[in-house]
Amino acid sequence: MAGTLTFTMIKPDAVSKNAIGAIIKMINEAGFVIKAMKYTRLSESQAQQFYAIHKGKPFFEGLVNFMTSGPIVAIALEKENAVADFRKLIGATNPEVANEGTVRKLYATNVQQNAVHGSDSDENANLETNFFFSEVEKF
Ligand code: IDP
Ligand code: MG
Repeated sequence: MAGTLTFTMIKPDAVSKNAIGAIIKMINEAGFVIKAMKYTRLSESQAQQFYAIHKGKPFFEGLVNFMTSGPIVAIALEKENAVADFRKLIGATNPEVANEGTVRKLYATNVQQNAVHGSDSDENANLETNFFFSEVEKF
């Protein structure tokens, strides 16, 4: 059975566009409940660790530079079928091909500065949530 937890970040581009409120509204209206939330800024080593799976890819260094360029909002979310439903809500990695009405279609700048992160599996949803939040910070 699919899990009920996913993890997202509102990325620096969307924060700098003052889109935090609009994006959280979309997330809530899609039925996700906030379990934990933090406004913070990633250090270089945190960004490298969070995106370690992409190390060696041509976009890795640019991604780390972008993700450390300003504050982010880290959010753990709960809903039935959380991972797949959230990825549907945010749309494709590249906003040029993202469906109309998705978060990335509405708020992303380009394939790198694409407004939000979304976990790709139940396992990574757990790892990513635990990367940012301790047990007592989840409600
Ligand atoms: P996802 O965020 O849709 O899961 P991933 O393939 O996991 O996409 O890539 C992680 C992040 O790396 C993307 O959200 C985006 O910010 C960045 N990225 C992915 N592919 C490219 C690319 O081709 N050029 C620049 N940045 C990219
Ligand atoms: Mg991914």
